[in-house]
Formats: sequence, structure tokens, C-alpha cells
Amino acid sequence: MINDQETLNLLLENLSRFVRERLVPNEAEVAESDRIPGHIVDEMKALGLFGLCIPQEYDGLGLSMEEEVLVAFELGKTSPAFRSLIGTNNGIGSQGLIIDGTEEQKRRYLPRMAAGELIGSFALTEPDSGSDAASLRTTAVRDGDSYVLNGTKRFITNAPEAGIFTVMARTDPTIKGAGGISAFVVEVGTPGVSLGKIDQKMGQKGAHTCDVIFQDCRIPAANLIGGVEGVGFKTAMRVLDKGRLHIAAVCVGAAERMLNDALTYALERKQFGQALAEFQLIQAMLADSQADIYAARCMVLDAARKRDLKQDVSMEASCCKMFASEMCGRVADRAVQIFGGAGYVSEYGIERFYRDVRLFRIYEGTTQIQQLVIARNLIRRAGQN
Ligand code: COS
Repeated sequence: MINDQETLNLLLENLSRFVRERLVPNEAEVAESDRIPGHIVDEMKALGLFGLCIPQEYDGLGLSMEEEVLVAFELGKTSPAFRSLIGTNNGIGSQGLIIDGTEEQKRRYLPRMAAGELIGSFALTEPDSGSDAASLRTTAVRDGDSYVLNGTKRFITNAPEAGIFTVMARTDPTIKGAGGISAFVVEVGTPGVSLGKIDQKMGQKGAHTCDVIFQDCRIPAANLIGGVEGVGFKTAMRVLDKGRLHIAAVCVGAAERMLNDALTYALERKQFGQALAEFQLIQAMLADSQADIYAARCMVLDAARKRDLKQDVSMEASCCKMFASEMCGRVADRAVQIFGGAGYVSEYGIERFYRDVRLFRIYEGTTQIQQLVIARNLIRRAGQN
């Protein structure tokens, strides 16, 4: 659903120019320094990128899902680290509040997140609970007007930058699975919250993850998202449904960028007296990549439109995340192959993308978890017929 075509066109135009002229030229420096320069962050704020998906009544741009994926296609065309910085405020770091938060919770946090003054982060994964998210062990024990949190969260995106965390913790230890889990907002600076050292990742330098440790961390009971215990796992799953669609769109953008780079190289580089692009075996790789990208783009747009129509797109989001992230990996592999020796050397940039996009098949649910979600939905739907 496009709310306002003219405004959207303007946003996409500005964004496309920003990506081309400001982000792409800074990719190598960000990878080397493992840091996004402050002036780029300021420009992102000025463009409203931190509040793309935060409703207008809380000072965001209030994009629909279809508009959001169109924006993500553009943002995907540069190093994923840039998208990652604004990603949590628009996605997993704010959506728990947007979907299930109370009015007071929304008013307290969302406007500052939309402005980029406050970074939100999503704390679900733990050292012993990754794909099996419902087995998480962090506890939140009610004590008068407070909850006291204990536990460790792992690989938390933007934790070093975060001002607030959406934390999934077990409020009912007698329920081992999903039903015992509640979601909370925890502000950084609360006594008992500390961070581990920044993880040294394979790629996506400039985007940071680390452990978040809660040790007798006392938070107001009012920070229970939505004010209801026992529904935190469902909140997390709803947040991930949307996040998976967004990541799928980013994968489409990244694949388009890599194909474009590979095509440009194949047109310039000559071997055996002609451009690489003239060789049919190279053409096959270009063609397979283009068909892959086209398929993923159509899927993502279709699922986004269905979500805008308030349909349950849990299965479709998983289809998109699985297909688009695997597709992106295939395109990255072919791009390196087309670049040949240059594809393995850092100055050409394509090996960096190859490493960066590897994460798409893992975070916000591995390909195997998406398969599980898709199959379970199929089986459930068959049972309903
Ligand atoms: N929306 C709303 N509710 C949902 C839901 C969704 N998309 N998916 C599941 N639920 C509900 C179920 O309906 C069920 O509720 P009831 O008990 O009332 O029926 C409850 O949540 C538990 O669901 P389920 O039984 O399917 O839970 P499982 O423990 O089997 O786990 C998977 C489900 C594996 C799909 C889930 O743990 C998962 O997505 N894991 C990956 C986590 C992940 O993506 N981590 C990435 C890091 S966070 S960036």
C-alpha cells in the first residue's frame, strides 16, 4: 500500500542519491575503521531514516510495509552496516512497543527513536537459546512495583549504541516454554545492566553486536510491554515476522548492487580478446542472478502488500527471508566468480559484500528456522481445511 506516491518518490530519490553519493564512497572507510562517521549519522537523522517505520503520531514517517520494502531495496545497495544502524529503530528495536506497547510506553520512547536520539535494540538470543528462542533463561521476578532481571543476552545488534532494550525474560518459571515469557523495556544506565566486549564478526564491520548482561537489574513494573505478562514470546514473533520481510528486501538491494558491480566489471575486463560479458558462461551467471533477484523482489512486494492488508504473513515472511537471503548468497558467490582473482582481493570491494551478506542467512531466524515456520504453517492450514 502506497500512502502518498509523491512523498514516497521524493524519499526514494533522496535516498538513492544519499546511498550513491554519501554511503557508497564511505564503505571502505567504515569497514576499515569499524565505525560509521558521525557526520553520516547526522545526515541519516536529517533524512528521517531512524523513524521510517515509526507511526507519524510519534514523529516517524509511518511508512507502510510496501513503502518500507521499497526503501530497503535502496538501502540494501550499500554496505549493510549503514542499514544496520537505522535497522533496529525501524524494526526489532521499536516494533515490540509499536505492536504491543501501552500508549504511555510509546509516547515515552518512540519520538526520540524516530529522531535517532535514542537507539533501540532487541534482546532475545542468549548463550544457550538461539533458534530455540522459547527456551530462554533470563528471569524477571516481580518485587512490589518492580521486576528484577537476571541473565545474559548474546549477539545483540546495536547494543553498544543502544539507549533502550526490548528484553524477553521469563516471568513464570513454572512454564518452561513460550507462555512463561514477557517482554520489557530496559533503559541503559539502569543499575545492573552491563555490556560485554564488541564481537569480532566475519563481516558487516561498522555494525556492532555484543552481550548484554542483567545482574539484579531492577526496573519499574510499568516497563512490562503492554502491561501483560506471558505474551512476550508472541510479541517477539510478531516483531520478527515484520523484521524478516525487511531483511528479505535488504537482500534484494544487496544482490542488485553485487550484480551491477559484476556486470560493470564483466563489461570492462577483457580476456581472450573480448569483454568477459561476451562469454556465454559469464552470461549464464549474470542471467541466473537477474532471475533470482526478480523472483525475490516480486515475493517481497507481494508479502508486503498482504501485510498492509492486515493479512497474517508469518509464512510469507519466512518464504521471503529464506529465498531472498539464499538468493543473495548465490549472487554474491557468482559475483566473486565473475571478478575472478579480483573478487578475492579487498580493494575491489566484492569480497567484503560476500562476507557481509553471509549474515542474512543466519540472523532474524536461520534458513532452517524459516523452513520450519513455513512447513508448520502449511500443516496447520491443511488441518483447518
Ligand atoms: N505471531 C504470533 N504468535 C506466534 C507466532 C507469530 N509469528 N509464531 C508463534 N506464535 C505463538 C504460537 O501460536 C504459540 O502460541 P500458543 O501457545 O498460544 O499456541 C507460541 O507463540 C509458541 O509458538 P511455537 O509453539 O511455534 O514455539 P516454538 O518454541 O516451537 O518455536 C520458532 C517457534 C522455532 C519458530 C521460534 O522459536 C523462532 O522463530 N526461533 C528463531 C528465533 C530467531 O529468529 N532468532 C533470531 C535472533 S532475534 S534477531
